[in-house]
Amino acid sequence: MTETVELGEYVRPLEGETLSGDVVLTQHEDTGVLAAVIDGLGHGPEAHEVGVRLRSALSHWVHATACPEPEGAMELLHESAKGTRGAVAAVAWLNTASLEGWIAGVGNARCRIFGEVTKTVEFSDGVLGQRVRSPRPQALSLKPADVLVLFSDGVTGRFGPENYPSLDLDPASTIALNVVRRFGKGLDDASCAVMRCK
Ligand SMILES: [Mn+2]
Repeated sequence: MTETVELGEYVRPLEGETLSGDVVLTQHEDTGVLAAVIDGLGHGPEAHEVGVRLRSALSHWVHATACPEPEGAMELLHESAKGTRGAVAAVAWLNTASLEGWIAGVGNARCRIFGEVTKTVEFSDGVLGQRVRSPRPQALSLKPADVLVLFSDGVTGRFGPENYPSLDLDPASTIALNVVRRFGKGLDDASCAVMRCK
C-alpha cells in the first residue's frame, strides 16, 4: 500500500532529565493517521508518567474507533488525566484518502501547517484533568506536499518557512528532529510530531 501521509516525531527531554514530560504519538490506522503532542505539567519522571498514560489511552482509543472525532479524543484525554498533575495536548487526525480531518487541543501546545500559506492553530487555555473549556476543534483539509507540525511550548512558536527553507524536501522524521533542534528553547522538554502529505 502506498502511504499518502508520512509521520515523524522527535522528543528531547529538558537538559539534565532522562525522561521527558513531553510524550508524542504518531499512529497509522486503516482509514487515517493520528498525531499528538502531550505535555505533562512540569518535568521529569512524574510528568513523563502522565504523558505516557495519555498516549496509551489515545492510542487504544484511535485504534478502536471507526471514525475518530475531536470531541471524543479530548474527552478521553481529559478523563484519563484526572487524578494526575495534568497535561496540555494537541491532536490531529487526517483521513489518508481524502486528506481531510481535524485538529483539537488544550493549552499551549500548537499546530502549524506549511503549504501554500503558513497557518498556525492555537488552542484555548486549560489543563487536561483539571479544567477544560469546550474545545473548538478545527477542520483540516490538506493537499499533497502540505506539512502539518504539532509542537509543545518547549519549541519557540515563532519559526516560519523562512527559518527552515528545506522543510518541504525533508522526510517527516527529519522535520521533527530539526524543529526541536533548531527551535527548541532548551529550558523545557521539547517535542514535535509531523504529518507530511506526499
Ligand atoms: Mn512544556
